[in-house]
Amino acid sequence: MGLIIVANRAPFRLTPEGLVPAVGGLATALLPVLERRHGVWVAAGEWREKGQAATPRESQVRLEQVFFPEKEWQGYYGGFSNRVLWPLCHYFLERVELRREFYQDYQRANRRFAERVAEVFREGDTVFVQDYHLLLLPRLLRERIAAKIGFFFHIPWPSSGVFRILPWGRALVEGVLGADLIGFHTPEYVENFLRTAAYYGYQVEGNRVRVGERWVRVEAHPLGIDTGRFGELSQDPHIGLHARALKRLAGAERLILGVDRLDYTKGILERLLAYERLLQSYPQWRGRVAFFQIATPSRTSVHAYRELKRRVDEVVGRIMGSFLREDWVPLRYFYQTYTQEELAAFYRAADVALITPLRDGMNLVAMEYAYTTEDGVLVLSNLAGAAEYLKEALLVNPYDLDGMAQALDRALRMPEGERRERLSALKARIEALNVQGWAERFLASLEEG
Ligand code: GDG
Repeated sequence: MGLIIVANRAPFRLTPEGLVPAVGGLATALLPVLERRHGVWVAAGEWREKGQAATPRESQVRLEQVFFPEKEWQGYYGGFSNRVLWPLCHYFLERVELRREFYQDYQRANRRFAERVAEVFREGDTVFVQDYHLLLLPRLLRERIAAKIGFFFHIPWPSSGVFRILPWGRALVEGVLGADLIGFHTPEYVENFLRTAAYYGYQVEGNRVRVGERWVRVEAHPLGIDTGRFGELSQDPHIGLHARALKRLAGAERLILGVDRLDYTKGILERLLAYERLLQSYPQWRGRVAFFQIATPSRTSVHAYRELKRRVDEVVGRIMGSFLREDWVPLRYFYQTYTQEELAAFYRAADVALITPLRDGMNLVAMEYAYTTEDGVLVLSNLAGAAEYLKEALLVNPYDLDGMAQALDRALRMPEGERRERLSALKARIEALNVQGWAERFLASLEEG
């Protein structure tokens, strides 16, 4: 049976040789399944040239692009997706910009996706829709085609009290309930969604929502990482050499690492302040610890992201101004994108990973670090979906600077026995969440249900 995946972004990147599969995240999770089923990926258009340039190489997958007029794209993507839904679902309510024209563009864009999927659809195909950009799509598809429809939401579904802030909340819930199966990372988001549906008057029984004659199932399907790949990276001798070079560059007994897209939900500012607090409150670490923060450029066309970059630059400068010595660089801030191999070298060099988003649907970096490091310590925000599964991490409240400084001190001093014990438990949990099984499990539930 055929499979159509619909997501805002395509799982490819453009190289001089043409489009090649991207590494990480959704591409790793979904491309193998799609290849086995000779499927189609429908995404917003990034590559205008028709023909060769937009045909993926080294892949059996067909790419269908949906193009938008510039204004509609801005309203749908930069507007409703990233200035309404993204901040709302991560509880940044003061950042939500409730503008009617954003919603109108979001409706138009979702309709455009629906038209394209309907063209591509063949009888018997399953359609699997991804994420917050496409909440209206399941219902629009149901009106057009007789397909099994799955939907996965990669970010937190907020409490119903927060969701209700959206003047279009009812229509969005109606839209997503066009699916047969709706998936989230954690039981908490499932619970929040069911309460939201109940608020809008739907009958809810167990984990099912009644829509007319249909029952829509809502399930937790936690996404993990490619453990095979990260297992290899953790053993690769070249990466080992690079890791040692990074450790030398750090020039300190202990290295702390942060890795994120530069996004206000990731808690980068608070994390820098917590590190500053560590150096103030535990002066014994001055000269003995270094902090590397990698921030990957993201959504640079959205004002809030440029503003965040300015503030991070400022705080980095201030910490350097207060603590830098001739023989010690307390902090290095890398605003750039790395290859996965380079990233793995950072993971292997770091004694502690400080992953402290203020909210996060799951957070795969936490899993990548714990799976790749040999004997490091994971300090993880209790507001990331991953905290639900990675119980052996040191869990912290990412808003509590003193608490984070204290946890850092503990992580830096943690005896080897405890480190290894926690890490082997974490690795076993991550193994069980392996991404390879994720799509199969979701699709099996969708197609059998
Ligand atoms: C969303 C949700 C949910 C980062 N910098 C580089 C790089 N990365 C890779 C990491 C990791 C991925 O990007 C980031 O994934 P996260 O899960 O941490 O966060 P989001 O991007 O916000 O993802 C999140 C996820 O969707 C999946 O459902 O977990 O909660 O917000 O894989 O390694 N990769 C490379 N170079 C970089 O510089 N190669």
